[in-house]
Amino acid sequence: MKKKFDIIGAPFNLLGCHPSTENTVDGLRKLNEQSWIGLTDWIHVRNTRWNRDIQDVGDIDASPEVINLIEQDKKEQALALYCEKLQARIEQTLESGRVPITIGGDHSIGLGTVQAILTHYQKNRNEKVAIVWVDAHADCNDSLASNLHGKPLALLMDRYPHHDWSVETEITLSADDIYYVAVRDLMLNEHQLISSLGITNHSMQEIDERGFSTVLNDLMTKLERDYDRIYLSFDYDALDGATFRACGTPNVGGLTAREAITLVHTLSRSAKFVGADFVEYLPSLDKDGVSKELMIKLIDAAWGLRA
Ligand SMILES: [Mn+2]
Repeated sequence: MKKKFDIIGAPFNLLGCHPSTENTVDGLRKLNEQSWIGLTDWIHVRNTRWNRDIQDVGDIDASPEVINLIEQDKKEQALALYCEKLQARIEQTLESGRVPITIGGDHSIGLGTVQAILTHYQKNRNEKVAIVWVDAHADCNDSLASNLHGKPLALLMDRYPHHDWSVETEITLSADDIYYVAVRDLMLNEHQLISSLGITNHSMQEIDERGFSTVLNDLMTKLERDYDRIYLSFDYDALDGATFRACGTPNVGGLTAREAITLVHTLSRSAKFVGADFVEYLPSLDKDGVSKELMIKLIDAAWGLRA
């Protein structure tokens, strides 16, 4: 049976390097002078010509309370409150048997997407979930310095010893269940945390030395053997920043467009694939629309298709 998908907008961009109230999901949905395709049109093409069931269920917006907390510099609380709403919407999708594809937003929303998945599968069903984290950065900064979009994995693992942060045991993400791909720009404390916890990182160096398809094959073999479910969190800056610069923190030397599409397509074709989020893409920085075309192809690949 073909999977059915919900597109959930999470245009929450207040905790990254470029805090903004721009609706980054609308930037993907709509046509503009730079792009020949918009996500809304592409969903229509897939539903009508390819007999798919993909619904754009709209956005989870930041409430005035969330904005208020950010203004008071209570950022962790603001994020937790926003993610509560996002998580509830994603769980609703999961309970109806559909697959959630969430579009950010900065990567701080990964707190909500991953906690929804861990609640539904790890806590409620006692299943083993792998989180594939595709990113230039490790996003596990456990210090107070810098922005929260660089800390979702520290928050998820309950390794953020500040401001009374704590996570319920049943939905705490285990370091053993994180699979980094393309991570290359580490802070020293992140490097130490990754080494001490032994988190798997299929780095660009490994991809260069062993070849992309070998690394991807090894990853899939491991995930299919050891896990019940696979979830993908894809940060736009995993892509090669020499070409793809429509984000706050582009980083040269990342994945090519083809590697990224193949990666998403391969993960999504697994029977164990239960959803994805795509974050950090900023349409306002996408001058020629190339990144928008790629983002739509990546989302299409998450539906198991390839244009
Ligand atoms: Mn990230």
